[in-house]
Amino acid sequence: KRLVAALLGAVAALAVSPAPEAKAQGSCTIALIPGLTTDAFYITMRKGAEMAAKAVGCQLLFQGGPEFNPTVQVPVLQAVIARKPGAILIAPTDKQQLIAPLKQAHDAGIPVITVDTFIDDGKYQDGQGNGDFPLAYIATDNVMGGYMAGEALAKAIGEKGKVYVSNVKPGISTTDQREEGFKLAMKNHPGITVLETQFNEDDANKAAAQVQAVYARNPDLAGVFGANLFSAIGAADGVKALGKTGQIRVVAFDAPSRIVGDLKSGVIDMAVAQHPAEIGYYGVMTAFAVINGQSVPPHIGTGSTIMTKANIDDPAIAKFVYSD
Ligand code: T6T
Repeated sequence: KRLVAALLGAVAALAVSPAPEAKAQGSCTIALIPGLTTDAFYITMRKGAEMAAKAVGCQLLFQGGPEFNPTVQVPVLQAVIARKPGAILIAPTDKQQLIAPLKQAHDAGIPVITVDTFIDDGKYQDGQGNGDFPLAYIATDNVMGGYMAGEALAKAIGEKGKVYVSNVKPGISTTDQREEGFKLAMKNHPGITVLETQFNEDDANKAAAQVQAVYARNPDLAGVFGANLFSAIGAADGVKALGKTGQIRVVAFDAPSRIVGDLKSGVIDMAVAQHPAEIGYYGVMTAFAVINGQSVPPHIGTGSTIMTKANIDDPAIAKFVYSD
């Protein structure tokens, strides 16, 4: 009888003492601050992050601004710091302007990890530079992606004619590196002239109007590289509005759902689809490792997938189209 009572007592004790996962949950909040909230790229990143957070029993705090702009992002960051999360994952919207605000998080004891974009030179924990303190940078190889886009455009235009880069604004690590990779590829193609880059402030309408303006000055315009989602869809819309599909070729970074139609209709020749869900997933896993006292690699390179008219119907390729 006494044994039964003791056993029952033990069972009762088990039932009331919190399970270890429950304890982790309370103390484990990981913040994810995207470049902006209404971009299919970051919406998809959030999905991967949510999946990882669920797997490890942490809470994901997704908070961002409506524009890809440091003056909008910094107050969001400050509000997140005030909530004292276990770690901050952030896509900094400027290489320099986010260094000091992120240092505040670091100084408050909150580990900082950057996803998609980096601050400073992107080489963290090497003892060099003001922006050396983030523990890790998780992203696509943007120089390589830009290079591949350049090679694809050169081929599409038959190695000759004028091209330009439609880009967001200077100072963003990702889009700066894509332009760098693109121009590196263009060195292999002496028959191609690279015109001045057009900056669109992440506004697709502006990017579309710029195609028309550049074409008006250069009727031999042969191609455009849209260096991110809004630059690319703007470039495609500009070419369509001019009625020059097939004559002005477009290569793109990013894969919003409309990329499928744009590839099939031939207005875009190829797109470098990033793997944003993978970035979000590994971002949360890295943050979880840090919160639990583990060391982490300072750089994690995630994948990308080349999409063309020829492969977009393959489910293994199409699964990388972003979520809306
Ligand atoms: O291309 C992505 C992202 O990688 C870049 O840093 C900013 O623009 C996007 O979010 C697409 O709009």
